[in-house]
Amino acid sequence: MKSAVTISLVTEAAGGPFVFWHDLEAGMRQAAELGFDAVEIFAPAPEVLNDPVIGSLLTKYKLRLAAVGTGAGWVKHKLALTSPDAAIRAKARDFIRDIVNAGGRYGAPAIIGSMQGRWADTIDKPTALKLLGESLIELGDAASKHGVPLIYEPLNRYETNLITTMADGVSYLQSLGTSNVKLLADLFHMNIEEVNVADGLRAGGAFISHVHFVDSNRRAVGSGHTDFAPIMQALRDIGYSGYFSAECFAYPDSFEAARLTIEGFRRLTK
Ligand code: LER
Ligand code: MN
Repeated sequence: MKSAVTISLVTEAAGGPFVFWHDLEAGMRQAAELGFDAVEIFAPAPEVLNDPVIGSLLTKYKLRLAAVGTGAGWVKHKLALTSPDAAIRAKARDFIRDIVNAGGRYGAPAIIGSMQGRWADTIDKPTALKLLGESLIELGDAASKHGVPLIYEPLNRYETNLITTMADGVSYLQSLGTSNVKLLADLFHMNIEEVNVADGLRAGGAFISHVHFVDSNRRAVGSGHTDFAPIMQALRDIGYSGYFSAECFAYPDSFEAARLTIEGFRRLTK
């Protein structure tokens, strides 16, 4: 089991659920000091990830790149893979493909969360799921060229109305017939949507390839009311060996959120 911590470089996302903010090197330095294995970067544009400074800093601080987020396409440009507008969908795919390729060179998969969008009056649910599926297949194929999966993240009902549980995520990915798209289990979303988080993880099973490691209130692990023992047991039972990536608020501040997370990670994985 491997630890990771999020770094957001997206100004518009300020106040969102990320641990380190705005300063890539400061985030990596603190991640390394605390003993994290990796960082997960939420970048404003693919170009930022293509900057060779990313590789230099990963080497300098002996960190891996766990994953790269794509949500800036939504936050900054209102792009979504299920937009009723074909031109916007095409731009969304281009934005994500560039991030898939940028992360891929470091062996890091890209995450599709808010870029999935939602169904609405202008686009019905079956159509939205069909459009999303076509993009997931195409982007999963792009990711396979780097030997990494594409990671699809079910979100809670306030952020999407497409897929909100692990079981539905598995059925959906199976219906697409692609083998390179996996699921992200975000314990915050699961706390809202699953009947039981541990059972949800078991339902996700081998499809789960990334975990957003966070407590019930989206603060660092140990700061809310999540019972982590059955969750860790479920992850062991399904043979999960990926990252536990801290996607939580910088509460009470970034360093403390990171410190609480790595302590929780060590306590729960020993
Ligand atoms: C992204 O990983 C996520 O969990 C979303 O809720 C971000 O808003
Ligand atoms: Mn998440």
